[in-house]
Amino acid sequence: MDSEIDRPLEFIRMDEEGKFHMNQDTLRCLSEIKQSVVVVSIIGKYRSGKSYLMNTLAGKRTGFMLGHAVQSCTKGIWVWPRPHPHYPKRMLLLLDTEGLGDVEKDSESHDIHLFTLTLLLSSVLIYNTSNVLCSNGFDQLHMVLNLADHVNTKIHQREDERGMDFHQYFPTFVVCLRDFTLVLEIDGNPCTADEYLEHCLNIRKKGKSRSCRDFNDQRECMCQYFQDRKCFAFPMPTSQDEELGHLDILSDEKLDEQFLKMVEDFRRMIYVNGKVKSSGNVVLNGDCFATMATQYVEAITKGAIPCIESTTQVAVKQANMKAKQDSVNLYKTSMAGVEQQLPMSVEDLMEHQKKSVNDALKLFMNNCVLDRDHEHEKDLQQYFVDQEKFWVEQNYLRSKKESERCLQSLYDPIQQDVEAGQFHCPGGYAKYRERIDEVILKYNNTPKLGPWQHEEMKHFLEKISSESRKISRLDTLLQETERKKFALQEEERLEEQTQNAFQTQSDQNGIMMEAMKSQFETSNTLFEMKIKTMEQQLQAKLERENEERSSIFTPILDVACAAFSVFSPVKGLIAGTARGIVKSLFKI
Ligand SMILES: Nc1nc2c(ncn2[C@@H]2O[C@H](COP(=O)(O)OP(=O)(O)OP(=O)(O)O)[C@@H](O)[C@H]2O)c(=O)[nH]1
Ligand SMILES: [Mg+2]
Repeated sequence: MDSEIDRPLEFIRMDEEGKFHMNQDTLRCLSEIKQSVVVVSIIGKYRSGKSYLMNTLAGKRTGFMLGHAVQSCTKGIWVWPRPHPHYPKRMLLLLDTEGLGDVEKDSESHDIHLFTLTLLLSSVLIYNTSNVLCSNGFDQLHMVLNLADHVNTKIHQREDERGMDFHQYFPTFVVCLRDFTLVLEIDGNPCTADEYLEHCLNIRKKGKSRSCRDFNDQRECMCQYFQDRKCFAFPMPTSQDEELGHLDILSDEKLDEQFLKMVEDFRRMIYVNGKVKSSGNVVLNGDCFATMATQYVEAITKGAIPCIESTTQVAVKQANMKAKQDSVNLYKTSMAGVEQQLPMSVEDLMEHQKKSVNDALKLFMNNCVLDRDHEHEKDLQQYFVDQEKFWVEQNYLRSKKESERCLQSLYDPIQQDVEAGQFHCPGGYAKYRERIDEVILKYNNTPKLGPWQHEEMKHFLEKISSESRKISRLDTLLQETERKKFALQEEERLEEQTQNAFQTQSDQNGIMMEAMKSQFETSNTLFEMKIKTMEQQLQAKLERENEERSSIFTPILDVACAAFSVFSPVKGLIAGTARGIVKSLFKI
């Protein structure tokens, strides 16, 4: 509990029939107290200054209501949780109770139930009584005689063991003598209040009467049940009678110095020596205390005998169940934060898991009560192991989902292009591969995809493998066709080029031939002309020479021709030829 509670809370109400009713709001408030509790309660005769004394323990002048009239003021049991002035890890629970011996009630059963309940709830029980203790000072506690019939310590209680071990469970017993005006001495010797108490408890009446036996038995029971005992003798708070009825508004200056000193001693003893409430070997926190109170009240209301052992077991079980639940809740809250960050790497997840488990276990260790054999801790550990599996699985599922989503969104445009036949072209496979490689790169560089990231890539590559093969095959085919087509075209082109070249060559040859022909013809013409000219010139020359020669040789020639014709072996040789021969012989 974080905030200080500034007033007492009604804890247990008693109705007209003497039944107890617990205030649920107060129970909830007490359940939130995780510290161990020191429960200090007060019982005693009504109108005896109980509430006033409890306020002094709270360090307040007001708080528990004080009655200024003769009627009893405090009804039922009230509780005031206060921070412990000496031990910050403890909480002080101050319990103020309705006065015993109220004549307006069926006091017998009312008192025994109120006393039993207060006793079972306390770690320090203050018995408030007026001055003289030795004679009738313990009258309000006559019910201790019957206590063994009203409380069981064990679940399987043997009759002859009843009450024998009460001292192991019962609180420190503090007797507060109010308005103590006597001198503390025994047989004329000064004594302390504690010695005075012991002296009074050891008084035994001789006689065999019922009242004598009861007197003796009560003191014996008290000595046996309450082995840790203290006594404080408070003087009158003020000598002014009229101020006694309004002590709550009286400043310290107006109070008796001895009274104030006694109050101070009393407070110190309660703070320093007041034990934490335990039951068996279970130290109670506010939560356990509330559970045990509820159990005791239920038992008393049902008319059953409250049992310390079973009540403790229930309280321990409930406390540990709650501690476990709180631990689980803390773990869940912690992992809920992790859930939003999924998927994540397995290492990161394990880191979160480890921290959440450690925090949760730490909380459990703080809140658990006597977890024998670590039974509840083992349960909790098993829960965390199961949860670890659950989170690992969740992480994989989320990782798978995210990886699929990421990869699909990267691949979608490619798929559309595949469907649109964008890669059904020569070189399409290279383009396709380039795009797929981009997807792979982007995907591998995408952070926070979790442990499934690479696995999903394998699946993806398997998924597109047939598509990839198809595109590749088609590409090869198209390329082959293209290559052949190209080769064919190339061949055709070459052929054409060759033909063109031939044509050009032949054209050129023709032109050349023509040119040569024309050149030849020109030359021939020129030559012929020249020849002609030359011939003409020669002819002319020859003619001139012939004329000259004829003039000289004609006679000779004629003779020679005649001779040649005569002597020629071949008859018939024409005279002209003979003449030619002759001319050539003579070069004419
Ligand atoms: N004479 C005397 N009166 C006291 C003392 N302490 C308180 N009173 C007065 O006694 C009256 C009753 O005080 P409470 O503290 O209400 O007494 P109580 O025992 O709680 O009373 P119930 O709740 O009715 O049983 C008040 O008027 C107080 O001022 C004391 O030590 N001596
Ligand atoms: Mg009171």
